[in-house]
Amino acid sequence: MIRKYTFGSPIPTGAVLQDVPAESGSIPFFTLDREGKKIILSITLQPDEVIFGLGESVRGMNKRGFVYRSWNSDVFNHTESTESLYASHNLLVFFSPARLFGVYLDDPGLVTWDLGYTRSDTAVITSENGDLDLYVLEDASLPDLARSFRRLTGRSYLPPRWAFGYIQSRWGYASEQEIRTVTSEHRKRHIPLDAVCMDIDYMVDFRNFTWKPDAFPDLKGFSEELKQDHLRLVPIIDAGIPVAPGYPSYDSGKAADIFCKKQDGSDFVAAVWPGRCVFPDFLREDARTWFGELYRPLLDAGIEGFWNDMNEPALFYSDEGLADAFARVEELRGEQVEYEAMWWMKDAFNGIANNMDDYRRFYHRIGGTAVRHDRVHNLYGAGMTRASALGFRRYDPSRRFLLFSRSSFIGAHRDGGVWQGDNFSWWSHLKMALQMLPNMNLCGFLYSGCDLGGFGCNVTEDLLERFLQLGVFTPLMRNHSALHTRDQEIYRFASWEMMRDTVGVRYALLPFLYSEFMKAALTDGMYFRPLAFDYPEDPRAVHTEDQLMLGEGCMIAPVLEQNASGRYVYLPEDMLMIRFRSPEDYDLVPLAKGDHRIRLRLREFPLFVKRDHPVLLCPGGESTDTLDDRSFTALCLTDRGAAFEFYRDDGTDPDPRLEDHLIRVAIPAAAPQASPVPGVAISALVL
Ligand code: MIG
Repeated sequence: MIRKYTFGSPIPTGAVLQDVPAESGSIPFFTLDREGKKIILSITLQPDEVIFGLGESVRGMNKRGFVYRSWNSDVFNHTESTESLYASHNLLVFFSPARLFGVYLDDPGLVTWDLGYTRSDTAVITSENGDLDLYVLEDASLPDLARSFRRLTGRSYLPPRWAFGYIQSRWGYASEQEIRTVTSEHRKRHIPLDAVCMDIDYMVDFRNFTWKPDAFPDLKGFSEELKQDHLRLVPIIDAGIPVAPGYPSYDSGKAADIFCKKQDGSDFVAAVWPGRCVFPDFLREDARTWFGELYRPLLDAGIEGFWNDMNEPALFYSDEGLADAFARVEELRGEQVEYEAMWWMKDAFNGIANNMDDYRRFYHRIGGTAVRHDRVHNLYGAGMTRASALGFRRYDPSRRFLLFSRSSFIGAHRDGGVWQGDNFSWWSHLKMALQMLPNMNLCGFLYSGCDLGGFGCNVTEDLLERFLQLGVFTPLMRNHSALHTRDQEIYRFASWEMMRDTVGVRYALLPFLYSEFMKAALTDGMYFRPLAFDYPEDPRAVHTEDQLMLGEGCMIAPVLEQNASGRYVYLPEDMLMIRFRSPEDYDLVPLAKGDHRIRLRLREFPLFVKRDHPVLLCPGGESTDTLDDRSFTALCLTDRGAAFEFYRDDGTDPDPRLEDHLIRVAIPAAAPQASPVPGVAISALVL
């Protein structure tokens, strides 16, 4: 059951597709308070209540015990104290033996989620705007609730199948030659690879939709050359457009008058990579249409995938902000500066980027009226995603394009994937990535992943390997690192063969993982889930924070600590462990429900599978284009045989029907003589 309550005059966000009539009367579960315009919802928590949700945010899968803020932020250097990341996913699900319900705030402004922080037994949700639609969802189970929410907000984005391949990226690749070195080092060593990202250095002066003529003299030819080798280029696009008369994207946007405005009607200007920029008003349909068209030259050059960055929007500084900071500092010139004044002066400049004053300086035009940016801040990235997705659809409605964005809002899950932003080469960020994934899935963002190896700081060999072992299972599997950090491509390391084998396992599993992903996406389900979704009555499972359910029958439990020789894993039921070392080299170990200490040397990582659920391994390969997705080895813990539905399509159809692509597979029972492991059926399948 879904109930809707409207407060004030909400600004349409496009997040919700289903038309739910608004109710009046009291809101179930919550106490409502108002403080000026603010809407404050409070609830007393049950002792064992678990709170899932908030998609991309720091800390545990269970969000209880901290305060979070929905305020899309460019937060290089985030830690577990960071209250806002790049996205606002305003859904919470409360789960305890006493009750199960969800609450969604369709509100594009600042929302604070005090989830047992101020008082450990109370959750308080505060909408700063006070104009919002509030939805309360009730269902019989966690998966049902997730499904209802997806029905409310629409089907998840479908990436092309090649987007499940391994992607190499690094801030700094600046020419054809450099990219050729990356691809040839992979191909030469048989490290599987499907795509290379182009970061901002491919552009002329960081101007969107341009590329350096010397470094990329024939982008179309280059992209064709790579495609011959089953490789694709994925360029970055930033949100800001430089103020540069004569630069076509600026001129056409200026002519159409679609940039965000200050109160006096002039364009709002703030500096980002290209220098002083204006910002398309992505909340306007004409602006989205205009922006979507700008991708055309890159699409014409054969590009089939993009990543959209800096769309919180990130602002380095504005002239106004700069003037304020100078004024603060000027005040102290000639004074005897004591330490307090010195900190104050430092803060004047430290706080200049992504400053709230700047977010209050500009306006969007929504339905003919000017709306100040801070009221709708969290919609900006989603608008950019929508603009791009619509542009691609107009360009070629017959196929899927890869798109992942840094900033997002619920609703954008229909148009693209997301990556988790600027993580660090930290073990704690490996765990954080794992913990974010199921909540992002709950909010609809199925196609996602983190920067494998970590973006900031210097990675170590073992950390990269452990990141890759998580990445084997994340839909987006991209190694990405920042300028001036240690080289992070697999081939830079002495143990590259170990990492090659790990990526090899991804490719052996790829048709199976793709099948699990597509079944989840097309049934409004989740690819990654907290264990509570499958084992709601098992308190151990409900509170497990470092293992995830994957697809219909699998569970992952990666090693998350340095120098570990293994880890403890909790099995909520009997499962088969496949301990991988390479696509061909793995152990099959049936394990009973309960706790296990699993040996996992650096080159080893496990996949667990429920009884009567198979895992399908294909012969592997070096690119998704050349993968044989017909011949499989099925591995299944089963005494009586099992039935399974395998999904396969052409990987490009933008609107596939589930029923048209399901292949029903019968897994025979384990023949005692034929299998080296009692109870495990190993069967060759041709599908
Ligand atoms: O201010 O384009 O999160 O992935 O490499 C930094 C350069 C801008 C931030 C992105 C990161 C990307 C980087 N960008």
